[in-house]
Amino acid sequence: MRKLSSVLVLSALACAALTRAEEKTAETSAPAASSYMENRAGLNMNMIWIEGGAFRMGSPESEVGRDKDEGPTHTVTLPGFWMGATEVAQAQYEALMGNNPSFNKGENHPVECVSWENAMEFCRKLSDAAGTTYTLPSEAQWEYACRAGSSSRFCFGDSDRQLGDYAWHGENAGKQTHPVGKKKPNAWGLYDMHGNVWEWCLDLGGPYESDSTHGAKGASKGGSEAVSKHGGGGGSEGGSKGSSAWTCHLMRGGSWLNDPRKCRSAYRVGLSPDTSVGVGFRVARPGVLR
Ligand SMILES: [Ca+2]
Ligand SMILES: [Ca+2]
Repeated sequence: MRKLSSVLVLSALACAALTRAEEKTAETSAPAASSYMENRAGLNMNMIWIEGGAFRMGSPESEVGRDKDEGPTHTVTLPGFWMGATEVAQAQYEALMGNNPSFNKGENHPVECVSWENAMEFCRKLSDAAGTTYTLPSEAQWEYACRAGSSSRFCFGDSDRQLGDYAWHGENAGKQTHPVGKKKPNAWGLYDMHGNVWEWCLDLGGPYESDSTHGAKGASKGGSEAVSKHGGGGGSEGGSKGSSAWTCHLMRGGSWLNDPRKCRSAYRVGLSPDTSVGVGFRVARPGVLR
């Protein structure tokens, strides 16, 4: 009997070992995930893998409603990175920062009235809690992710009328923000890139330079300086700005208060980093597929 039970124990152990080995094989041979939940800080933040690639940044002169600072269009090549599927919600912000500065209150509404410094502090705290680097997306990363392969005014096409399917903006939001992730996502699974709240970008703004001048002048200066100065590491590729970088950071995507024109993929506004009214953010994470 003792012999039988020790055989049983041994075979159970062997079985457990086999299961672990199988699990290990399954882990290493499974395709890499294209999204994950960041819950190490208890935030349940959905992160989407954005495959690297090249795109035309800015808008062509023919684009309806276009501003001069959106050109010239130029090619930017980016390595892959992670991006928050939604804007940071108020409950997520409050869990980490201990306060909620938003004018429009609601735990699943995007946090707003956040300065660039506040957004960076959130990223620092999240990085500490999660043991990996989170930061703001660079302007190039933001536009690349917003476009999701499109070259039209919006991620889905050119029509102001269709914008309401994807965005809370000045004509459909009823003068307030709305819970994140309720409209249609873009082709890469990102929500509210157009509208709801403006979103801070990591780097300083600056005039765009064309492809030809860009290489010759080493024009990544503006972008990479901002990145190294703030330790973000998120966006030095895509340094498409001239050496005369602005002293302000950019916000992108338009908000619940803006007309469709300001919600376009290429629209850009520079603001001093302590500005906060109507501005929120989403996080990005440099790195490789998990
Ligand atoms: Ca937005
Ligand atoms: Ca502009």
